[in-house]
Amino acid sequence: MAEEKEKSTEKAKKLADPVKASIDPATQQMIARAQALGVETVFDRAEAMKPCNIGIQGTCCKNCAMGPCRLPLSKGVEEGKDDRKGLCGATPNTVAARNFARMVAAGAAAHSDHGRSVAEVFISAARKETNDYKIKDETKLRAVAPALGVATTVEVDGKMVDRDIDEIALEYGEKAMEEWGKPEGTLEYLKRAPKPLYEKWVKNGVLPRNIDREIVEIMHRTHMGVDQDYKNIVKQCTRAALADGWGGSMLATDMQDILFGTPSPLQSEANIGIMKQDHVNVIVHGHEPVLSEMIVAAAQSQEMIDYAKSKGAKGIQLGGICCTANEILQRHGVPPAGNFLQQELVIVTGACDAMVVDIQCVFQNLANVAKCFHTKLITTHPIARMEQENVIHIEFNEHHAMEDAKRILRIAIDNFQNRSAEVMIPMQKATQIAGFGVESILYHLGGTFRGSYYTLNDNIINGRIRGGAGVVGCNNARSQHNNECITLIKELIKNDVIVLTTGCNAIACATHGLLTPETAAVYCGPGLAEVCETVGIPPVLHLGSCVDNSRILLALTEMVNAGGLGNDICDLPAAGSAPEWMSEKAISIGHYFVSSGVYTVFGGVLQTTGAPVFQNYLFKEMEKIYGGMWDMYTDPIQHAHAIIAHIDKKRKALGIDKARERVLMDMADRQKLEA
Ligand code: BF8
Repeated sequence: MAEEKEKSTEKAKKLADPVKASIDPATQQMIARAQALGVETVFDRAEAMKPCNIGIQGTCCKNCAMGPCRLPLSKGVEEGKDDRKGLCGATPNTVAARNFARMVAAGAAAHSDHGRSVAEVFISAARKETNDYKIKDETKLRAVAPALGVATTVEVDGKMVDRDIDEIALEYGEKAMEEWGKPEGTLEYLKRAPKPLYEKWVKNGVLPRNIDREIVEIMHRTHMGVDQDYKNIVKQCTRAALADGWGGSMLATDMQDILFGTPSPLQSEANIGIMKQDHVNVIVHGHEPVLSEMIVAAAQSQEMIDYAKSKGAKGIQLGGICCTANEILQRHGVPPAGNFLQQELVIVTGACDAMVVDIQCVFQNLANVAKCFHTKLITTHPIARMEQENVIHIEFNEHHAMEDAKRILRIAIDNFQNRSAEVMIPMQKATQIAGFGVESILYHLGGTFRGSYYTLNDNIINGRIRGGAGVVGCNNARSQHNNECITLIKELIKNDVIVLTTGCNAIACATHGLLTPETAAVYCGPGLAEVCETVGIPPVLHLGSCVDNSRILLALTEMVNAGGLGNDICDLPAAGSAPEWMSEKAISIGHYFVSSGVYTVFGGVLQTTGAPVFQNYLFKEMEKIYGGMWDMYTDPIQHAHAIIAHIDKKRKALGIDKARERVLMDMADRQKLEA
């Protein structure tokens, strides 16, 4: 008995091996430090607790109180006899499809509810109810307003002249807000998609009616005893996911650009090493730039800098985690201190004077880690609070945004002198170029002369660039931190595939030095290296946060419109990928990419394997409907080669496969000459 107890304590104490846990030396160092101090992190918890073998297959149903009903794969199923069913008779297909649909609903809700908050602030700014937010990018507002049916010109004395910008802003904001709950019609932004794709959506009856309704309908259909046809459930997944990608997320991106400025390329740094021992370190974490924009402005104010100096600090160092990091990076150059799995570790430095969180991807364990140091953990959003007593809640309000931001900063500054543990900030930080977007790619790769993506297309047609991949998403403690992302992307760029990235994957790329133009000569194949060197861009372009995946949809649309690569997104030599995905948002993103015609590969495990027929529908049958389909590879090299094979298949269908052979021959000839 005593022996057993001892064994179980030993088991509970099993710690992660820092080197196996991450490929980043700064992360390894902080995991080791946490362990030395007895501070538990996600890496140790992942050692102590393994995933449920039934849940991971997607076939555990807990939608009513007769269950949970567990329908794992068994030997009989493998032999072709599948008689698994829940108490109500629900088949594995129904159970897995319902679980999948609820992930889409949660993901679409998270992105879209974020978009709604931005719309509220946008309307306040347009009505001039707040002094803290203004319409910053009038050009972008004028460019996107027509997509919501808002006129940008008006007739005066028989002549068309520019309409007043405040009028446009208010009408745009109000029309945007209607997209969440309008009683009739379908989402306006869907018409921004290539026409053949839009027609496919019409033909299949999947145009989202409004954003909220499609999410609610998933919850209804997946209630006990409602939709029991996996194909019909997937159809509703498509509506809700499109309402995210071409609705809530796209509106959020546009309104954020209009309010805070459309990103353009800038230089910054990344990783925990951006924190400074002699500065007040404030880490902002979450997803909404509405608050973090104010914190950036407040931190740059002389008043706050002087206050920090009065407390013995040399200044204020801001840093970000997760997508808030990406938002303030791309518009202000504020460096990310880390991605999803590094959130606890910035506190472990002992130098984090305050961590300010808003919504999504925030570990509840931050409060426990903060308790071991002097760090003030501040929640700011009414829908995202924490039960632990050491957490301070300061509810942020757009009507007194700057005041709130200064109050938060004062708490951080006052805390500078309370550092209790020895400060240990890893040295590692990398330089990065970030801040790309649909508009800046146009500028860099299209040129103002042509005003289109034709130069990019041209380089794909002539074979220098093999194709493009959107590699996005999270980290997942079930795989080595950053390894899948970086291994996959290095393999893609080595094979001349240009990469667009967002989210925590983008922070991984920055951390490992893939976001500089110089990277091209080191890691790229000859064709992509030549293009990157000529135009001075990195081979991996950072497009922002996860709602900014909508930028990838629009970049693909621009490529279709520029010509020469088919008529629809599914014709392009392009693919999507989320190598270390973990969140429900990633499932919604994956599904809107697939439903927009993109071959989309996820790393790790998709929770569909317990229902092979349903999985086959996602992985094969969906291609016949929308031109895109899901796929899954655990090994990042196989994952990369699945994408490359898809790109080559599309090149062949377009009749441009020979061009690449010529490019390769040119290289060989050149090498022979050099020899
Ligand atoms: O929305 S990539 S871990 S932070 S979910 Fe979360 Fe995943 Fe990071 Fe941004 Ni996106």
